[in-house]
Amino acid sequence: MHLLPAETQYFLQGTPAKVYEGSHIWVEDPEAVWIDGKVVKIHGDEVEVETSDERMVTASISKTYPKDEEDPAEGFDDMTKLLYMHEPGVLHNLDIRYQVNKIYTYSGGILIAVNPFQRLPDLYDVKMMERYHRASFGELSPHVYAIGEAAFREMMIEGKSNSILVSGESGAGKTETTKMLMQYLAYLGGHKGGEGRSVEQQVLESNPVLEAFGNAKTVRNDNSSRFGKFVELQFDHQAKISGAAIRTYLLERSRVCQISDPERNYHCFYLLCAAREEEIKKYKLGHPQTFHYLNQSTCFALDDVDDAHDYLATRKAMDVVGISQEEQDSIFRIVASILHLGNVRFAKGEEIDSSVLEDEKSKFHLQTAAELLMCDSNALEDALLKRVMVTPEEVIRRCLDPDGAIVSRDGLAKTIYSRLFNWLVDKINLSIGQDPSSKSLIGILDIYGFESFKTNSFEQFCINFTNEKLQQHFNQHVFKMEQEEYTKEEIAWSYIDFVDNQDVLDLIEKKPGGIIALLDEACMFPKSTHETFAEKLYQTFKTNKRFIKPKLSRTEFAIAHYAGEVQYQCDQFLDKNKDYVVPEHQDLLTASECPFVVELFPPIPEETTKSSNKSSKFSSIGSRFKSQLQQLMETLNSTEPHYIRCVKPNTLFKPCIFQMENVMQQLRCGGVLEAIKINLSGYPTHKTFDEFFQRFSSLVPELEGDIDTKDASRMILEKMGIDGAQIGKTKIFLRAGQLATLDGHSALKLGDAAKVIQRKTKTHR
Ligand code: AOV
Ligand code: MG
Repeated sequence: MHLLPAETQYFLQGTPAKVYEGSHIWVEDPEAVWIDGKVVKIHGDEVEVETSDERMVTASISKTYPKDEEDPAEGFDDMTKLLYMHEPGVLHNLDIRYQVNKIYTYSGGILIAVNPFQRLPDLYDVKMMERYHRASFGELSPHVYAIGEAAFREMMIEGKSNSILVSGESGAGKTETTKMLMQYLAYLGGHKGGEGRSVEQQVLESNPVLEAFGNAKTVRNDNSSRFGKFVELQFDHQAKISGAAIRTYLLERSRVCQISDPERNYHCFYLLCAAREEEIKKYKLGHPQTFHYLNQSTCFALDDVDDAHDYLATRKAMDVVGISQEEQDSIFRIVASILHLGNVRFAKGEEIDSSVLEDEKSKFHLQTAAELLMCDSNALEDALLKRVMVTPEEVIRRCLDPDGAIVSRDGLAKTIYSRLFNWLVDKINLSIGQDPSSKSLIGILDIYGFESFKTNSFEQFCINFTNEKLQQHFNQHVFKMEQEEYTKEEIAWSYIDFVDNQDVLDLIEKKPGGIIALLDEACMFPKSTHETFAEKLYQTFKTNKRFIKPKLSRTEFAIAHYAGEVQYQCDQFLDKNKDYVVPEHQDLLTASECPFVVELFPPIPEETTKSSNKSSKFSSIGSRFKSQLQQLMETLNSTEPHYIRCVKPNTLFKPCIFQMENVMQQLRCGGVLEAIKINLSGYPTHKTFDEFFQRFSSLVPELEGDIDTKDASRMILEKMGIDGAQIGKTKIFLRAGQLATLDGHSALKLGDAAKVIQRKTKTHR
C-alpha cells in the first residue's frame, strides 16, 4: 500500500491538530471565520490561545488546525505546496495572495482566480502573453494564460480536443476570464499582419455584440451574462485559428418586460437611448425613464459606463463580425419598437372582458411600434387585443381583457427579442465560418453561475440545473475518473469520499418522473395551474432528500443543490416553459414589409399548421434546454478538460476586500477543497507509456532499436530522478508538478514536436 505523506493523511482524516504550548494554530472565530494564534496553555481537550489580534480565546482541540510555520509574504502559488492542507490554510493563502494582487493560485492543475475588481496593470498585455507562450506549466506565476497555453499545447502535441471550463458564482469573473483566454488563443493562433477582419478578430468582437444584447445589470453583477455560451475555436494543421462556432444557451427572456429595482434591462436598450440625436429622432426615443420596460427600476446608468460610447463601440464590433449597416439599422429599429410596444397600455372596453388602448399616448406608441416593425398598425392592435379561434364550424373572434392584453403585448416583445438574439448568434457564426476539416479544437465554456435570489423562477431553475451538470462533470473528472483509473491500472491508492450530486440531477431531469418531465406534463394538460403542478411535485417527491416543501407555501418548492438550498416560485413555470408563438403574432410579423422582420418570422409551411394538434404544438423550453445540455456534456466528455474556478472575494464589488466566509462558501460549493485533496495525494497527470515516451524520448537518446515503451518510461523517470510517480498497467501516473519538471528537462517545444523521431515501438494497450 502506498502511504500518503503524513500531512496529507492528517488532512484527509481530519484528525485534530497535535498541539503543544507555543504551537501555531487556527481556531474558529465568529467574525473572521478562522483566526490564527499561539497556544498558551492546554487543559485536557481544550486550549487557551492568544490570537494574532491579541485576544485570549479558549477552543476545543478537535476544532483547531495547525498553521504553516512558513508563511511567505505572497503566499504559496500552488495550494499543493501548503504543508497543512485544510480549509483555514487554503483560505488564508488565497487571502494573503489577494492582498498583494496575486489573484491567481493553482491547486494542482486547477486555476483559482479571485476577482480583483480593478484593472491590474501589465497583467494582460502582449508582453505577458509572450512570456507565457514560452513557459512550461508551473514555471511562471499562475495565470489564465498558462491554462490557455496548456490547452493549446495539449492540442498541438497530442492532437486532442481540449476544453476550458470557467465556473463560479455570478460576478466571480467568468466572462472576463473567458475573454482573456480568447485573447490569448487569438494571439497564439492569429494570422499575424492579416487582413482587417480575420477570423480571430471576428471571434473577439463577437463578445461586445453578444454582451450588448445578452448582458444586463443584476444585483450580483453590473455586466451579468443572461445566457450561457460555449465557444469552439477551430485550428488548422499550422495551429492557426481557422474557424469558430458559438453556441448559446437559454437567454433570459422575461427580463425584456420585467425588471426589478435596482437591476437593468439588456444593455442595448440604454445604448440606443444614448445614440446620436438623429437616431433618437428617427426612432422617437427619449430618456430611458420614459419607457415602461426600463422604468420599473430606478437604475438607468451604470458606474464607469458611458452608454453613448458603448453604442458606437457596439456598432463598430457589429461591422467587424459582418453585420451590414442595413442590418444594424434594422436591429436597432426593432430594439426601439420593443420599447414603444412596452408603453402601450390598455383599459377596459365596452364589451365584457374586452380592452381598448388606454389613451392617446398608447395610440402614439402603438403607431410608432407598427411603423418601426413596418407592419399595419390596425393589425398590430388586433394582434394585441384579440384572439381568433378556428373551430370546424366557424371562426370566432375573442377579445382579451386588459390583463390578457398585457400578457399578449409582453409575449410579443419577448418573442421578437429572443428571435433577434438568435439571429445575431447565427449571423456571427455564419460570418466567422466553420472549418469542417479542423480536428483540433479548444472549447471555452462561460455559463451563468449558480443563482439564488429572493424570488427564483424558471430561469434560476435552469441556470442551477446547468451548474449541477457542470459540477458533476467536474466531480466525475477530478474524482471518479481518477479513482476508477487508479483501480483499473492497479496502482496503490487511498480512497477519498466526495459528494456526488447524481440524486439532484435525477430529481430534475429523470425521464419519466423528474421535475422537467412533470412540468411538460402539466403544460400539455389544459386544466393545470401552477398550484396543481406544485401539488404534483409535493406528492411525487415526498420522500426525496433533495426536495423540500416549504411549510407555509402551496406554490413553492426548494431544491437542496450542491451549492445550497434554493426556493423556487412555481407561478410562472408553466408559461415560461411553453415555447409558443401566438399565431396572431406570427401572422402579423410575417406580413411585415421589412425583410429583416420577415427573416426573424419566416412563414410557417402550411402542412405544419394544418396537421398540428394541441399537444404537438407544445414545445418545451425545459426539455429542449435539457437536451442542449446533454449535447454540451457529450462535447465536453470528448475533450481534455481544464478548469478555472472563479471566486468573488466580496459582495461589495470592491478591490482588496476578502470576505472569508463568503469565499469559504464558494470553495466548499465548488468542490475546490476536495479537488485540492485529490491533487495533493493523487496523480494529476496520466499518460500512456506510448504518449509519455513520444513526449520525452529526447531525454533518452541512448535507447535504440525495438523499445518497450513501459521500460523506456521507467528509465526516463529514473534518469530524471522523478520520485513518487507510479507505473500502472498501461499508463504512467505523475504527481503534481512532475510533468512540468520533465517538460523543463526536455527540449520538446511546440515547434520541435514534428522532429521527434518516430521509433519502432512495442505498444501497451
Ligand atoms: P461573471 O461572468 O462570473 O458573472 P464577470 O466576468 O462579468 O462575472 O465579472 C464581473 C466584474 O468583475 C467585471 O465586470 C469586472 O468589473 C470585474 N472583473 C472580473 N474579472 C476581472 C479581472 N481579471 N480584472 C479586472 N476586473 C475583473 V454572471 O455572467 O453574473 O454569472 O451571469
Ligand atoms: Mg458572465
